[in-house]
Amino acid sequence: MVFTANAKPTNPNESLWYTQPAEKWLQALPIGNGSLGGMIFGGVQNEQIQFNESSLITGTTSINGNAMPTVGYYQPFGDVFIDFGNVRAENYRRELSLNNAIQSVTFSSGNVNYRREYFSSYPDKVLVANFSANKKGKISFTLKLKDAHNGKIEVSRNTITATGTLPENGMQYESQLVVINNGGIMTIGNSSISVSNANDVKILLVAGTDFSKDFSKDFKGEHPHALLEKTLLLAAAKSFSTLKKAHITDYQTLYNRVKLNLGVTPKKSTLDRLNAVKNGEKDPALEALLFQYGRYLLISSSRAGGLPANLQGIWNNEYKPAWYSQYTTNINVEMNYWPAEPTGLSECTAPYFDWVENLAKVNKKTTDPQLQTKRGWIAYSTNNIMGGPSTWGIHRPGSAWMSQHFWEHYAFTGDKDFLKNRAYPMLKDVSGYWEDHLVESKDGKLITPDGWSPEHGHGLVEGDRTPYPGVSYDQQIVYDLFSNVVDAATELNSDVAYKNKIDSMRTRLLGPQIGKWGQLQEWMEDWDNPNDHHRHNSHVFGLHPGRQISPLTTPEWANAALVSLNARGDISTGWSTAWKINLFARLGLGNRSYKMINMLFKKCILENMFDTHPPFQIDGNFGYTAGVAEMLLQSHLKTDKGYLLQLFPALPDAWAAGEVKGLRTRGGFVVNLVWKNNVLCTVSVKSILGNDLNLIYNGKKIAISTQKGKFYKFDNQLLIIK
Ligand code: FUC
Repeated sequence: MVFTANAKPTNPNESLWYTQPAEKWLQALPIGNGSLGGMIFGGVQNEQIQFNESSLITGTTSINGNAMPTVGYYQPFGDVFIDFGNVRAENYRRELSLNNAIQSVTFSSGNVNYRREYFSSYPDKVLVANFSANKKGKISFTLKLKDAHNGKIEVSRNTITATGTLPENGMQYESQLVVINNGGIMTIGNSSISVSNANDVKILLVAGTDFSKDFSKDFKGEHPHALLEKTLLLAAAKSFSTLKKAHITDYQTLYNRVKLNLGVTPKKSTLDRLNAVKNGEKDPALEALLFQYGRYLLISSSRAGGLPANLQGIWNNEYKPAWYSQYTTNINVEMNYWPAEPTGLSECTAPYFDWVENLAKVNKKTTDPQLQTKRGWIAYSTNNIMGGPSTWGIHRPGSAWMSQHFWEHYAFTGDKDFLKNRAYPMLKDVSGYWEDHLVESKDGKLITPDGWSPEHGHGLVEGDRTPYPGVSYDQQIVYDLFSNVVDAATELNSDVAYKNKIDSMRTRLLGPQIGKWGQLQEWMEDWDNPNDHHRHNSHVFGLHPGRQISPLTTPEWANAALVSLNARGDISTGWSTAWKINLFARLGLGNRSYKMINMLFKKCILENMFDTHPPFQIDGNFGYTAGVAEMLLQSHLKTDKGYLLQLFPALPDAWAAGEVKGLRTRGGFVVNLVWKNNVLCTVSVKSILGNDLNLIYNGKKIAISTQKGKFYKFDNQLLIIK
């Protein structure tokens, strides 16, 4: 296969593109509609589409006193294998356009130009492949649908169906594929469909299970057959271009909200660029691409009606993926949603909220003695789509951490209905648990009695969960929870007595302590070991994603947090490196954040730009995207007149010039920034909610009142430009 300069990507600035097909799964490129995901290999002679549907797991639920529930594993669903025969290709290119969420494979053979396109459509709920050429009668292949669990394969007319039941939990599943040829001849085999000499061919794939999000039905719904058949029929009646148009419109509604330009895109394939960066070359445009890739991956793995992005989003080809590829609550599932609000993907949080609410219901109803609480609810470290439970530890502050995003969703969107009906009830419920669970120390401080610091003990034993009182991680998460309860009640202008109670409990919580080597203590006792390089930075939760610690409001604690982070060291795993981008950004250390970005690219970014822990975990992708946003703009601090928008709190020297459009802040602002020579040129702000606008840049501060829907533009002295 030869790549020549003719094969230019359609949108080089926002594409991942390669001059070779994928040989391995981690070279294939992902598509997804929130639930139905595909990994496209892009082979010329043999194409493979490995696919997943987000509800296919081997686990069970713990409601109804099920004595032997299991988390189970997220499962591969199947593969579509397409044999195109002996085609020779020139000018080969495979490309994933982040701009329209379409993957394409293009090449020429003889004097014919071929084009294959792939996408997974949210509006039409189908995965679409379309094969075409610039001459008539040139599309020929044999296609097989392989079920990953030896389901029954049936071919009838132009449709292949695979049906089965998982032995572990009795989950029923089905996938259906239809081949629609324009011109040429179709032949049906026992387990295959062949097409010869067609002008173009459209292939549609659907997959589903009998899982239901309905808690009251114990998560068991109808057999998926009828719904899949209907979905396929509706989509089959539409032309490829109609399906494509609906897909692009839907996707771009979300994706186009944010643009980031950090520099010129080199005329090299993504793989060449990744290798160059691993060798120390600078490519800020690739950093912008990885930022947008995180947004693409969230849109593709988390949409309303579905399930939240799991540890691998929705993409998995293993029967026993690492950590079950489900939901880990001591950072991973929360990290998945860090980029959602600031980068304009608020709607993508919908399945997360549904899932957390279901988890709360399950854990309240279960007879599992470890999960019993008087008020509120708690969770295990690992949970599946039907709640839990896990073989690993109980994780008390997990419910409080998970509830943080309920507050954040309101803080960014100002959605009062959500606040009243979902966020506040969730926060207050979890708060009840901590009201009951906190104990008073001899000197009158409120402390959490029995926590551990993810995921090691002070003796540096990996996974040690010996309980101790007053663990900083717990203290800071409870502080965050109480703050969110107080802020939510204030916004709702109700529940004053409860608000005051929680507010006063918050002031009595044991706060962060500075230890003997100047560190922020991880434990109530000054036990920290300066040689502790653990990947979890649990004791600086209050710096990020919490808002208890900041150089602007609590400089001593912020300094101590830096001492702790320095001791932890910069070398870490995928998500941990991504977390540190955010942490250093909150400390205002742009060049340190940038160092973490470099380390992430060197160690953790795979050929298809998935982030590896190792192994592949998508949290690192999402944490990275959130971190870049955090470097450019922060809004977690409050003044007496509303949120403080910090412009360039952590701009690294390496991003000398650039432009970002559409970042969202708490308080409901949409912000565009233009900068040159590391200095702000202009900032324009759209006020969505009409709140007061507080800006701080380079030590200068302004506060103005705004009107709903109006734009405000400022120069680098924060003087208004009319
Ligand atoms: C936490 C981390 C591990 C891994 C797992 C999914 O337990 O400590 O490193 O990321 O989640």
